[in-house]
Amino acid sequence: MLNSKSLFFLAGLFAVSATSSAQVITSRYSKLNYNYVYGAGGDTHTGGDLWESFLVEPSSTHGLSFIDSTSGTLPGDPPRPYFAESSCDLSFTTQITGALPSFTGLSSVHNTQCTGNVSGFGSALMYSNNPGNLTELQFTLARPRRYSMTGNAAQVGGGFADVTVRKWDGFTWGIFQTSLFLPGSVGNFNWAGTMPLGNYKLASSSGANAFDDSRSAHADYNLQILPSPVVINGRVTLGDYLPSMSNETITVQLKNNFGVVDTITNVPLDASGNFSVTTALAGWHWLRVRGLTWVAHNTVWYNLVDGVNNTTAITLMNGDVDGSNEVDAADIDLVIQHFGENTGSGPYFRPADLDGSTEVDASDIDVAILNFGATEN
Ligand SMILES: [Ca+2]
Ligand SMILES: [Ca+2]
Repeated sequence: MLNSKSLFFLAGLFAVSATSSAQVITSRYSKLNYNYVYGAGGDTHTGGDLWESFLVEPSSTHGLSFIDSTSGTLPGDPPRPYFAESSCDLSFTTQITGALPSFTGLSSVHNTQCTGNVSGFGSALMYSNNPGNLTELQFTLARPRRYSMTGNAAQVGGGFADVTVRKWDGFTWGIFQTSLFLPGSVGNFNWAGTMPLGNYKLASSSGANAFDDSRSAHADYNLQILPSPVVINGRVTLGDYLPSMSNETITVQLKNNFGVVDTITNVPLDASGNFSVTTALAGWHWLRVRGLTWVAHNTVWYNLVDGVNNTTAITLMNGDVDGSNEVDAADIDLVIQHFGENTGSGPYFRPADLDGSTEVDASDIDVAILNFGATEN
């Protein structure tokens, strides 16, 4: 549930994230809530409080507490004395490490204590579970990331604690990791691995409902985004290109039988066409490599390992002005359409200058004809 303020914030955040970020917090929801009933007979008191925040901020700490009591004697023979006191103490701290559009860590601590203290004919209830103490952070990973996540879920007397990471699978928020699978749903957890790219929802909460007794719950976690340890070195030759290849960048994608699992854009080349990228993904993949006007090339399979992986040099075919991954008549049409444009003055449509000579001229038509019919392999 997003209010207009958070949507406004999101719009700004996405504008920043489009170019720079691998992992972005997209929303935050925090809630503290309790309700109480205490007393006896006609001297019964009810009430509660609710605090919410949608603000995405580096650090957030908040608490709610309540205590009140009543006592007296109910009429009767013999008279029936009573005392009833409801109290609660709710608090949380949530922290985002690193810049909001490219965070490197998330942590949260939640504590909930609820007590109903009674004697005689009094009763005291304190509800703070539905959940009563929650932070939910949603984030997007533009690329897969290695992570470690430690934490603890605990309760005393009958509380509820939960730390759950969910991933959007296109239909539902499937469970990625959860403390609910611990024995008795409590204890320490220590998770690590690779988070695929996608949208995540990380919820942490503690809650308790006390009925003439005392109950508490605690939940905390510390999520760290780790450096990507898989280094892929490669070399491309940009076919039919005159300037230094260090003027160009390429896009490198990792693919497997499930499709594209990682995309690295703006990969720089040196003058010899050497490049190096890092990824969180090990195991069997192939590379799909594309340049501005160079048809995508799919390599052989590589079994990527943590550390340095050297791949075989490849040559990319030039001539794909419109990025369709095929060199055809439409590309020649575009060269003709921009014929004569150059870097000196006026418009200059760089993709039509296939050979990078700084001018769209006959040699660019030659490049498209030479490679006519080239398609993504
Ligand atoms: Ca094309
Ligand atoms: Ca040219």
